[in-house]
Amino acid sequence: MKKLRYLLLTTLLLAASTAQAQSNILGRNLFPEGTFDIFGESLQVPSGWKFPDPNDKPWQKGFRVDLVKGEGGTKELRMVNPDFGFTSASASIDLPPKIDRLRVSFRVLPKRIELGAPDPAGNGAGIYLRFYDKDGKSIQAAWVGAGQIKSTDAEWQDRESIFNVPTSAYRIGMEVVFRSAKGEVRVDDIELVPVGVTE
Ligand SMILES: [Ca+2]
Repeated sequence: MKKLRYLLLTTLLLAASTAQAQSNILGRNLFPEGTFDIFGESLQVPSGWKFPDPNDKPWQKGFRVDLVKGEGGTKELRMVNPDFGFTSASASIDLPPKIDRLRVSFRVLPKRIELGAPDPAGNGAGIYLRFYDKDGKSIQAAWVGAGQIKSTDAEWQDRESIFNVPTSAYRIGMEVVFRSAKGEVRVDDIELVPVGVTE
């Protein structure tokens, strides 16, 4: 009887701590690297991010992805397309278990943007998300577009979207892209925040 009570108590405690762990995850940003600020003053590519090698084609032609210090005093991701084309930077993180829904948000600043031909994959700036299973296989992809941003909208804009997380998702990849457009965009404060957990 004593043993049973002990078992029951242990089970209850375990359930409570699991629920606690899940609720702790809710609302917490899983991707602090998305501010580009956690590595001090350096403008080097922060760990966790992959930027294209500026010595590779077509990056030699003036296409550029780097970090700059913005007017707000914090670092921002800068993407420059001197002609209609494509620039991107990527990062990925492991997902804590039991996340059911995820909010992805970021800020974007368009500068002198001209949009090219409509692209079914999304025009202008945005973020591709890809969920991967334990074996690294892509199981779902989604696009958070920043909309038809144009040169006249020279102010920071907020974008956010909420996604269901596939149950087999183990890792999430993010690719910030600027495509079918000419000009420059700045991106900052990318956040991944769990807004739902499975029971
Ligand atoms: Ca920043």
